[in-house]
Amino acid sequence: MFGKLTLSAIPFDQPIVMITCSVLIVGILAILALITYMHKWTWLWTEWITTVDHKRIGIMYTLLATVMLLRGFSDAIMMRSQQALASSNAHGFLPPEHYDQIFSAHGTIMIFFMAMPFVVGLMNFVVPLQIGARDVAFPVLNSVSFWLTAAGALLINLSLGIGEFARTGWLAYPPLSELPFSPGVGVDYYLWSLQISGVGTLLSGVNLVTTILKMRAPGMRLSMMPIFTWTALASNMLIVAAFPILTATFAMLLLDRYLGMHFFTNDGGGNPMMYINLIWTWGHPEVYILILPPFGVFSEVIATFSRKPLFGYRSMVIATMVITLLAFTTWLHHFFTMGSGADVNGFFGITTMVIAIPTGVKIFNWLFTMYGGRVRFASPVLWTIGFMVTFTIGGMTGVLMAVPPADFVLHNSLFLVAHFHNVIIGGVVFGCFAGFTYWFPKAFGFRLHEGLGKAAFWCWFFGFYLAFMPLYILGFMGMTRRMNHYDDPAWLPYLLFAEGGAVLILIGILLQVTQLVWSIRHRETLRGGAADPWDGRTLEWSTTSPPPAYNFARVPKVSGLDAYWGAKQEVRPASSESFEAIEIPKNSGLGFFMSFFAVIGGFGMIWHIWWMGVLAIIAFFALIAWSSWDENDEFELSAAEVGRLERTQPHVV
Ligand code: HEM
Ligand SMILES: [Cu+2]
Repeated sequence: MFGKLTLSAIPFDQPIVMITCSVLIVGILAILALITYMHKWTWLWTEWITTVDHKRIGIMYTLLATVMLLRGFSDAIMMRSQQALASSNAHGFLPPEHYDQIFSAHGTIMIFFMAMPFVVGLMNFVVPLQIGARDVAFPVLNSVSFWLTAAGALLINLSLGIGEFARTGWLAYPPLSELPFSPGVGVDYYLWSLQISGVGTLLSGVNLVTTILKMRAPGMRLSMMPIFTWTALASNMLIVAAFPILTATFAMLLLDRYLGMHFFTNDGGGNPMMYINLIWTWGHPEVYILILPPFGVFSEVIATFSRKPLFGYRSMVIATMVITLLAFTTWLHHFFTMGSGADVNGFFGITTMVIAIPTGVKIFNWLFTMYGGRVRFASPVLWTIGFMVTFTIGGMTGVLMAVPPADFVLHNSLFLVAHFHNVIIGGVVFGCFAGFTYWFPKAFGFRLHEGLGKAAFWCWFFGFYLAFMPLYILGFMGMTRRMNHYDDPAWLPYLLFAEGGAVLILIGILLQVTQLVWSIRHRETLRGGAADPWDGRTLEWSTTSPPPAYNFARVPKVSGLDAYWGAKQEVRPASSESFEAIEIPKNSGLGFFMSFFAVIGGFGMIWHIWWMGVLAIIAFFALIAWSSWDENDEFELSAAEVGRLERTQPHVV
């Protein structure tokens, strides 16, 4: 009846897990009680859960990402503490089988449920506003995408309290992830949650590509799109091209595990290296899916705060597109040690290094934009400069490892761990925070507290260097990654420094939480000029903060780059145009219910509760079929109503 699920699946014997779970359950119950007490259920349902408004969906993605950042960071600090405590005769507080789950969960959650939702959330919120559109191309699909991502996140977090998580690392390489070597439910949690959220990501990619290609305001040619929109286009094209590979690869591993097939097994004709090739043909483009939109954020921030048009717009676009193409030519640098021979390794080493060229072009463009500008050092600019310094270092250590003989030494060592955190924290995370601070006033109508934001930046910045520079050295000293215990006492001091860095980052995170709470409580004092607080250049700043459901009462007409900046320079007679009626998509519960069945279905399949899995999957598809008959999905806001709404600006949530 309940498949493999018994009471013993709950780890009563692990105090850390039990305490965490109890705190979480109490927290969730408290939130639910609060919502009930404040009579907010209807509000939650109509304004958020069933919304198809791209801005709200973007905000929910970002919220999901920040919650997952806390989860992923808790894992990180546990690992850092374990390694600081587990030298020579000491064994720390985490047994090996638990430690292995932690690094796997940390990597998986940080990439798929922190970085991805953050980036997708920013794109969702900003892109339609930047191109002067009223929403994305397929608003209901957008809600479905979000809810599938949330379903994956819920499922992966269930593994904390019910059963276990994979011990296979964040990419679940076979043969370790095959049934004989990982008989538990951990790998199944991994596979089902990533399958579900991966489909969501793919759909959102299709949606945003269509939006950018088809829904731009009249007059906005491709060559007039803001750089963030360009990088979003590139990133979403990569999603559309790469995510089906991930889905297919995981599907094959699922077939191996559930039906005894032999795609990736060692025997029976399978080939584990096939998995590793496939997963990295998704995986390398994935790093560009993550980093390109932050490049766009930095471009917007630099131009706005230097009060100059971006230097080299055209070369920026070309560099972005070159990176997009090259993204698919480098995957083999993740396994030079596979033994494909000097020629193949040499080829992939060179393609990898070539990517440094368009990236370098971008760095110089940013520098030249700042050069001669009157730069205001607001917190988004601090994140940007912090990025330029840090990312360049990370890029260089990447080029170093692209030399195959060097990689033979550094492969699987902490040098690699330092490298990818160097680019991912210094690039993606800093970019997300820059974008978050920059567009927060657009989303909510008030700014974030600057002082706290700057303090948080400095903690993250120095914390990063303290936490990860020692790992480069440890890599050279021969310390491999994923170690629960080590015997060489010479490593300990470096790991203590790294622990200190993680604590500094923790302080940064706490400052960010404080900043958010403080700013919400004092929002009235932070409202000044929130429609356009930074003297922006692009269209999102031309509407109110927060924008109305339809974004723009009158669709903007565009005739050049930096559309809003241009418009601000002209003195125009007060507009006497009248308003037009606007079609608005209706709320839809489809995404939420699909997500509900996805969680039940995934859970059933993970635990081999076949009736539950199969029924939920049937319900899932029946729901899609049923809702595709629904033609009545829009309502009209009459011209008079639009006029009334516009006169009662600003809109405040
Ligand atoms: C915020 C501070 C962070 C700290 C202190 C931290 C720390 C760590 C540590 C200690 C490991 C294990 C290293 C080892 O193998 O010995 C690790 C692995 C990893 N981290 Fe982080 N991390 C942080 C942020 C991030 C972020 C933001 C991401 C991605 C967006 C990320 C992605 C990963 C991945 C993919 C792995 C590899 C997991 C595996 O071995 O399968 N980390 N991190
Ligand atoms: Cu790569």
